[in-house]
Amino acid sequence: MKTLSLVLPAYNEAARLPRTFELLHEAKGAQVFSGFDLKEILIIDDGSRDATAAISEHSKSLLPEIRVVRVSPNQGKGNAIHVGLREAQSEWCLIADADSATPWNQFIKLRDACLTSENTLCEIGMGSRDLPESHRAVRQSSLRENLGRLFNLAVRLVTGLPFKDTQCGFKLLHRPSLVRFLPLLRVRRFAWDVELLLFAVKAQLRIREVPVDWEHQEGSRISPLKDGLEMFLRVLQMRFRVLLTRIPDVR
Ligand SMILES: Nc1nc2c(ncn2[C@@H]2O[C@H](COP(=O)(O)OP(=O)(O)O)[C@@H](O)[C@H]2O)c(=O)[nH]1
Ligand SMILES: [Mg+2]
Repeated sequence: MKTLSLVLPAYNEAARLPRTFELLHEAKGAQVFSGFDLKEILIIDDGSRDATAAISEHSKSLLPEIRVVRVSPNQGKGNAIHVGLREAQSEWCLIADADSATPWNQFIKLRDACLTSENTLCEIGMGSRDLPESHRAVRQSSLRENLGRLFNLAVRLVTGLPFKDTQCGFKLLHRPSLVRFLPLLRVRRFAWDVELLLFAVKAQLRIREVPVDWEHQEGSRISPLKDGLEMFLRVLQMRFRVLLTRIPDVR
């Protein structure tokens, strides 16, 4: 059976994690991860100042797969994902947000996009909130939503990546296919997805953008204007860096 690690970056998420753990427990009961051996739920606590780690440890009674990895001081969501991908023990990693904005049953869509029972169809399945069949059950403010679309338009123009939504926090990744370029990833904050996708394209991995359901959750850690501008500058920088970087052949 294929193995699966969940990677949940969590920064000051003590208030939002308990609901997420309940929903994950339900999803396991509903066989959402069937066909996979769910080996671990990695909580990457990146210098939180609240009870994120304690609540996660405590929730092992509900979800014995939980393992808390602490990073200090805070270095950003991208760094937390890189740590999670290095720590993970499984062949497949599902990256998801600590607020369950994408319902767990959407995993089935990523699974079906990435693999049949025998074959790997693609190495990266990326959830998308901006395809015709995507469904936003609870919407963000229109400012957030439009800045998100503007960012994605800028990504398409600057990088040539064809995707409608690079920033959805729900992605299924085939870990062995990433190890060649994992040490080359540098973007520690919010544009980490774009960098990973640029390297994945350069490494000729197969990527599918998959429409998912999404429910905006209050308490976002992202400031659309300030972080959006930083993200855009990062995209410009990384475009050239990735072009100039050679990915080593040896695995
Ligand atoms: N480990 C870690 N996680 C972070 C950091 N910033 C954001 N996250 C996590 O990234 C996920 C998405 O953040 P959220 O604030 O919900 O963003 P939004 O819904 O996309 O606006 C959540 O699980 C956050 O806890 C960080 O600096 N470190
Ligand atoms: Mg969120």
